[in-house]
Amino acid sequence: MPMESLPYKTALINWKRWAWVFPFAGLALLILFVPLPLPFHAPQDRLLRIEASSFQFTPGEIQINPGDRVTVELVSTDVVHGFSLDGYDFELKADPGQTATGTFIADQAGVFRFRCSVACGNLHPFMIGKLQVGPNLLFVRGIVLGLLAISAALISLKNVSRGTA
Ligand SMILES: [Cu+2]
Repeated sequence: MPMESLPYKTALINWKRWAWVFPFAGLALLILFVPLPLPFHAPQDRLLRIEASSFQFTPGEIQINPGDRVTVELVSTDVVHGFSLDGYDFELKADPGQTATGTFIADQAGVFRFRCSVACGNLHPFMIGKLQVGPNLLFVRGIVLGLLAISAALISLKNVSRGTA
């Protein structure tokens, strides 16, 4: 056997040893980027009563479904506060002790911040809440990716114990 063929053979063995990684990498990319079908929910009328006080919204995290008709009741418990929803053209302003009401259709899925839009004090810039329209896909993708990583680690360990890695 000519000596030149040895490095080539070694490379081939290396390639085979790591071949299982490629389907895993492909799967991981798929999990990250495949557009998941949104589960269908019949649009609902939602009434969200949100208390604004220096310097927070209560509740600060809200989940609704795409297509919902959302009525926000913004209640200010102390000074004048605003409610401005990123990604949507929706804004409210509530006077002290008063309630401001407005309605919008949740026609964009995703995660949107809502912020106070009235300078209400020194921590005003941190008066931020989170509105999630639709399911938490990042969370689902994260879990599946975690399971994939665990099985890849197990395969890798198995290869090590067999002395092939
Ligand atoms: Cu404010």
